[in-house]
Amino acid sequence: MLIRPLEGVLRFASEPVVVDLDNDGKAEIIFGSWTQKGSNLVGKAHILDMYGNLLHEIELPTAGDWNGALAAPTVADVDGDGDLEPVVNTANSGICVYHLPNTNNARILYGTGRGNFRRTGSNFSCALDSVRISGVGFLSINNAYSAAATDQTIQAQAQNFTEDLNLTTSIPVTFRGGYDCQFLSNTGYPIVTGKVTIRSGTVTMDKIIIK
Ligand SMILES: [Ca+2]
Ligand SMILES: [Ca+2]
Repeated sequence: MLIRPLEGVLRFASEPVVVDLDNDGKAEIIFGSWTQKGSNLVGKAHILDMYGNLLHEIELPTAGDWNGALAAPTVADVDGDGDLEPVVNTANSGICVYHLPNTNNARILYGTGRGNFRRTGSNFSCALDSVRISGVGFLSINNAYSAAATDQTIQAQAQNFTEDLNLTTSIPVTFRGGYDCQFLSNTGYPIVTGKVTIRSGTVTMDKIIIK
């Protein structure tokens, strides 16, 4: 709960996400808030430094007499420009996406509610999903392959994947495996347990073990 005596109402905080936005080794904390019913105030999106000092906050859109963000935000590069956006689910004005300038070198430490898109609350050091394309996470290699555009690179962490790979579209893509949790280097190997079907397209494979 956020207590701000001057506001005169109760303000509640969502779960946080944790990102080192400027990659200076000190994590920033991002969360949403909502105010008590009947307050006629809107919630906000907040960014604090690691000591709890306010760095930035913005009011959510006004929608009726009340609005708020009850769920944890998700931080990702949703428009592919290299900078991150916090994606905030609001009570009365849908999904709000905010731009965070100069965050192309940010380190996402805990990028969404319960730490990962599977909501397992585990894998603290691997906050991102284990497969991604241009910073966008996917739940499986197949999901990423289905979403890949021509000549895009699918990156996979050095983890175990149990799935049949159906690489059957006509577009050329590159697969690069073995990444660490932050996708900074690929010195390991993903292990895929399943069948691989390749048809018509070209898939350039770099580092993958098929069982
Ligand atoms: Ca920082
Ligand atoms: Ca972006």
